[in-house]
Amino acid sequence: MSAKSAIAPDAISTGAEHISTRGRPVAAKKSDYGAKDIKVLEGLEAVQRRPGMYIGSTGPKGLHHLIWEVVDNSVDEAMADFASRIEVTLLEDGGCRVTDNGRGIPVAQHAKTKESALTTVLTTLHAGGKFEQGAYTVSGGLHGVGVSVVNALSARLDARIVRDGFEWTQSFEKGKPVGKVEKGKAAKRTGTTIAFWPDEDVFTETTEFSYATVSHRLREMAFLNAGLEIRLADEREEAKSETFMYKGGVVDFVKHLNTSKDPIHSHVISLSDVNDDAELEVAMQWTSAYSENVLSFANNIHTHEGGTHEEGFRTALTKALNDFGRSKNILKEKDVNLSGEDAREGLTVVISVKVRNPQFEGQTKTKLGNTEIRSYVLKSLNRMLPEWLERHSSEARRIIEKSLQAQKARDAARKARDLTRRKSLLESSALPGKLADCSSKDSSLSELFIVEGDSAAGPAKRGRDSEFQAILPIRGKILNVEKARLVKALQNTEILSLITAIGTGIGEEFDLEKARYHKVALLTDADVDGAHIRTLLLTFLFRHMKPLLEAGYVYISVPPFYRVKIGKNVHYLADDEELAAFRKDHPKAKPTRFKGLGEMNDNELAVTTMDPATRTLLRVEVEDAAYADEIFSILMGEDVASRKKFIQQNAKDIRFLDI
Ligand code: 0RA
Repeated sequence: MSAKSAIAPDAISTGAEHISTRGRPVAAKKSDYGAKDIKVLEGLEAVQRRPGMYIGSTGPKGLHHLIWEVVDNSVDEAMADFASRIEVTLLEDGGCRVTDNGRGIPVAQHAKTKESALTTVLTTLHAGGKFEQGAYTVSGGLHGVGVSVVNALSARLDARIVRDGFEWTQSFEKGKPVGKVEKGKAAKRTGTTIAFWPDEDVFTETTEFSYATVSHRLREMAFLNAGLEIRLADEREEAKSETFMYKGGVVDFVKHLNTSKDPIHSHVISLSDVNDDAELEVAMQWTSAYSENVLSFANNIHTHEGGTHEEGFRTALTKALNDFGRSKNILKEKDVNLSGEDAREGLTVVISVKVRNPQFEGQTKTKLGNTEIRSYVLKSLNRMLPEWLERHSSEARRIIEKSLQAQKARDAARKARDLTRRKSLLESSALPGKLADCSSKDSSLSELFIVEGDSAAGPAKRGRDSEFQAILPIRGKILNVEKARLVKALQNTEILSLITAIGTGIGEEFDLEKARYHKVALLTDADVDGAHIRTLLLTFLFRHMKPLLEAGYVYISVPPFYRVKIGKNVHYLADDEELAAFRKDHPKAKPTRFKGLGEMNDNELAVTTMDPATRTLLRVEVEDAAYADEIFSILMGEDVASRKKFIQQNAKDIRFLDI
């Protein structure tokens, strides 16, 4: 197994510190590509030279970007009301096929270029079918770079168009046409099919699509485009398929996100507005949870870093709740105003805007920058939110009461924190007694191992390189923060020592600059309890130190499952898969299974989990906070039924998780 399996199949994923290459060689066929085509291809060569510029990376993220790019074009066609159905198939031979029932990419010859529009669209940069003014106004960020980019980075691409009464096909290799557009048999209806096989010379890390990743994104797309039907089929090893279609759109999205939560009012609030330049949809519902889950999108792109649409929403929401609370005297004269955080405690909200000229900013280009959208969202919601609250006054009352409780708890937490601060508990000068710190003061080189159980802490302390490796033993199960407010968490000594050792503080006060280690590794037993403790630790980090995760400072240490002695040599094997592979070469191998970290001696523990040259350390990546929130609330929350269901559905991936 990989550490990935024990947490979440997708949202929180882990990337190996050492990346292995497993590209199979491709047999490149000669194409009859002539000099006359060279001019057109200059653009695509730029893509091939620097793929990262166009798709972000050539790792798994960039690989999946190819699918998003093709699907985006079909979704654009659907948003313009010409298509209603999209089918994505992960092909047995590693390719991906996307079909829609839109108008079909035009195939007629262009007057100037004398070439089929289809060829132009697929071989010219930034001609992603968006030459029709008005129809395709929505695209941005890395999205919308065009199908030609997918073509450039695919070993092969087959286009099949149905329009003008016929079927039309054209194939490409590494972006170059293999032949002209072929007119096929007569066909009714219209549509576009693009099948492509990612170039293994480009995607050297992997060319394998992840079903979970694709499924998650397509479901999201279906939620964001009410009524659009998206089907996903996997024809690879374990064939499976799903169809996503949500009549309720973002309202269904919120219901879905709240499946394993406990809503405090029955109606999902649904607000929408449209003007000439923009469109706004908001769906929201408060639950008894202590965390907020704010999800925002601009032109179907998840704006992880927020932006002006989120800002407008937050301002309007805080004002609406305070105004309503005051006017109904739920907020008494002596009460201070609700803060934004108080207002959003337990809130799940999806904010989706569609904007004519989106400006994406921020480190990952997922922050909406359009200033006019802030005032548009603010103005719309300043009108619609008070209206909703007035019309649903008993639900509104419950929401404000929940916010008031949040306010009280936050006050109490602040006092508790001040108290502990006075005792210097949370200050880096007073490190926890259990911490065996490293001697280096350079935090960028320092590593903290959070080790489960005292029996492993001893060997870890002796086996480490004390120059840059620190050990913090954690005893037993730490508090499940999913079921407790912060004030309670701060009474938990294990959590306190964690916070102090890491040094950044938590919540609003979190400061990444103060991190005392740039690697924080969770080292737990390779069994059910270990997986549970790891999930508890990750839940805490996710809820209260999310920027630490986002900065990529959090790692999972993967101790081996098996030890095999062959003569003088000792081999450590990570899991059953590795053991099976090992047995092929050594059929007589007699492995011993480690039951816990405590069974390893100092040297073994050092070699397998601590020594940078030999250990397996997986970085925890929060790819999608929305999905991670879902997973954490399912795994750590109250709803036993959905937890069971989740675990059954993902049994293979989370087999080491405590139920
Ligand atoms: C340009 C013009 C027209 C449609 C498209 C592009 C188009 C592109 C894609 C990409 C995937 N699916 C697509 N479906 C349509 C409109 C041509 C007309 O007026 O009929």
